[in-house]
Amino acid sequence: MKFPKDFLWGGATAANQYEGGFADGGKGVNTSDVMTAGAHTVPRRITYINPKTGETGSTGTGFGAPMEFPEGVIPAVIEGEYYPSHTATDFYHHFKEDIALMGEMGFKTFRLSMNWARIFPNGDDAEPCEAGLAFYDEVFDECKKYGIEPLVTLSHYETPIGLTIKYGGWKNRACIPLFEKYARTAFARYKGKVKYYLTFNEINMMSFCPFMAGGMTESTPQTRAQGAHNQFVASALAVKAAHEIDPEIKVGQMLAYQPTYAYTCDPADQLKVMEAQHGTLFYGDVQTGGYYPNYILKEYERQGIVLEECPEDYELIKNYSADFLSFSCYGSSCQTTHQGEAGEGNLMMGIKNPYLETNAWGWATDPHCLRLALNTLYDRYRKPLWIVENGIGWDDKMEEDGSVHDDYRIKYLQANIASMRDAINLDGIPLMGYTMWGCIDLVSAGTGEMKKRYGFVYVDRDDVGNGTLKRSRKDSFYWYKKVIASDGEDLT
Ligand code: BGP
Repeated sequence: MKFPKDFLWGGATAANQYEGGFADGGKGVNTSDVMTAGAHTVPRRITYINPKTGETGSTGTGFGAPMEFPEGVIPAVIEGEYYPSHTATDFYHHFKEDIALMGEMGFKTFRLSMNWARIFPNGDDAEPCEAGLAFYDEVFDECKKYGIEPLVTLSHYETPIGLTIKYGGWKNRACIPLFEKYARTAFARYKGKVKYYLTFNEINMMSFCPFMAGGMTESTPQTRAQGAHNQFVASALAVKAAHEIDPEIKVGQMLAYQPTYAYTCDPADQLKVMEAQHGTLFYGDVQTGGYYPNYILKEYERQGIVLEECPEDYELIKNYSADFLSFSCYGSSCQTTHQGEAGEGNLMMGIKNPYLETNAWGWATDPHCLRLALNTLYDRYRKPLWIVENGIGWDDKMEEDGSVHDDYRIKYLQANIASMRDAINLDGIPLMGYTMWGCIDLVSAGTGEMKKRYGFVYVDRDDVGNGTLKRSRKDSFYWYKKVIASDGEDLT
């Protein structure tokens, strides 16, 4: 029971949570840069200013707390607020050290996102910013030294804020050609250096947090549907561009996926599961399947949603569907119509599943989630798959001697890696790779905290921005190195 020799083992990060370098190299402001830190029970906020009156304020992110932007305000960085993305864990100034650590673990791949506003600071600039392009050149060259294949997300909660202010974000079709231009710039510049790209991180987050996912300050069924549609068309144009520029490039979809269970065997609970799955799989059906499924067209009809579309949109979606499907999966979700009988739960994961343990943030860990997810997605799309996020957030404690004993993380990963190993060996799933989320500690997207750590490497930084940013290997670092060296056979 091994993994294939060419299996892409590695780790994943995102610029908005890891890169920092907020004001370096001519970078513009992106949506994450105006989001404050929250906590498990305290939602993050988006700060804004009224340019006429100078009045400032803040609102929810739409994820946990609703977004309410008063008339005339624009999202902005405000004096006196703390924004975790601005320094994050400072990959910008530590990339050589970090990539060396990845090399030491034996990584075959490293998922990172390009900060769109580093390349096009306002989103719609005539020319790309050379300093931004040069930064990623250096990063990819460093990866090459260690034989690490980059996997690049073009947009991971990093829409340039200029696109929000000028166009209202992704609800506006104006974003489509701007994204295409950005994608083309990356494909041409990094030809021969980067083979794998993803377009939009967790594209289905458009349904929950359209500011993070689409730079939108409105959240109605109509704007969310339009935002998703525009991203589907933009993704198709990116696939088309990549294949024209270099047929070697593969462009994948990135979906947030979790198996969903019914809490009871009441058929009404099964229907609820089906509806929850449709809410996610719709995004896969369009971007990877190449078509709008009937259930969503009917849903749009019922809700009175009418898409602003061009006749060629559907041809593009059909002819340039994603080359592969990547997804994040941290656990499973449990749904019921018997709300009163079931315990509390978590926004994303539904109600509490009594068979599963949860971490301090209420995320249920599920030893079988990956095998179930891989089978469902392969049966439906018949395209290669890639797990690009999986892992467990924990408030790790460093011992006096600098060690971090994260046995809970090793236990979680043992079960999850065994589950995907089964999917490969028992079910014949073509799985391209696995990138553990947050391989080097970084800021949490959901809460903005540092203490929700995922890494094999500890970074000295706290929730309010103190710390030396020093990197230290956790116990899981040595464990993962052994796993990779044994092609996933030795999980002990
Ligand atoms: C996914 C995001 C990541 C990452 C991860 C963990 O939704 O793509 O950006 O952050 O979840 O979530 P969190 O950071 O909220 O713990």
